[in-house]
Amino acid sequence: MFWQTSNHRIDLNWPRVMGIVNTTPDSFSDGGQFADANAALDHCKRLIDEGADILDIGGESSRPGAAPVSLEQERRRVLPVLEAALALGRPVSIDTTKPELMAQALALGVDIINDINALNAPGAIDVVAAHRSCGVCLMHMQGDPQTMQARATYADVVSQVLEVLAARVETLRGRGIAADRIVLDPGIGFGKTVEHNFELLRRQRELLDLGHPLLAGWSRKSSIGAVTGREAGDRVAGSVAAALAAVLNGASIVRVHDVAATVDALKVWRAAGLTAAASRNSQ
Ligand code: HH2
Repeated sequence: MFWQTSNHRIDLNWPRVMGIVNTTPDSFSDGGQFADANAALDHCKRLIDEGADILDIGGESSRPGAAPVSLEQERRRVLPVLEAALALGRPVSIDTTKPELMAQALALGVDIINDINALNAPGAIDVVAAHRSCGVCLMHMQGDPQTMQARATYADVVSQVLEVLAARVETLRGRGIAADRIVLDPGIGFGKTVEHNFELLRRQRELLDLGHPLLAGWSRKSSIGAVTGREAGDRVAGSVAAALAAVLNGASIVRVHDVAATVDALKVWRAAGLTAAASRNSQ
């Protein structure tokens, strides 16, 4: 299985690590650390040295209750970092919900649009459909970051996430976006309780029925804190365990802050003879 992107065809027969670069002052675990473009670029280089396969660059925090950021501000934060990161030669994704920024990022040569809003903003699908081959990650979210944790209710979280993602895939496919450009994400922590998140992890394999690779983002999230009792900066071990569990249950890409630790864990995984493809086929 491959993920077709603007400049790369990413081989997903081995689990891939997407390293997080937040150019925000207010992200929940690393806010303010990489808000300066030079610091963000140094961080990109470090993540590549540590073994990141993809760099995911974002300029708006989506933590519950985060303040929205204007287009102009988000542009100022991410465009210089995207441009410099692209020169490093690895696939680069932009984490945004804004179609205007998606279009500008693609014009710079960005590989992947990672949208927590699954291209639901007016015009977002048009931007992706107009591009010949960029990749896209469609994430499930109930509500929006301002309100999503207030009323997280599902009759069956897994089948509801599956239904919503299936409908989005159908819409994108109807717009001529090739299947191998699309990756799906259950959206850990986005309008979900701790129990919902772990149910999605336990039953993640059911989402493979959609026929698309899965991306999982557990890194340092509050569900890891709920289980370990640790603050965001001390959740590395818990996050690595969740990333491995996600890969065991069929995820092809893990989105993480702690690239070195995750890459080490996956190397041990590989030494044990396990692969994402093999785990996808096993029950
Ligand atoms: N999680 C966050 C942001 N973007 N994208 C995808 N595809 N999947 C995720 O789970 C996901 C995401 C939130 O985490 P982070 O970027 O660390 O924090 P913040 O939103 O506060 O910047």
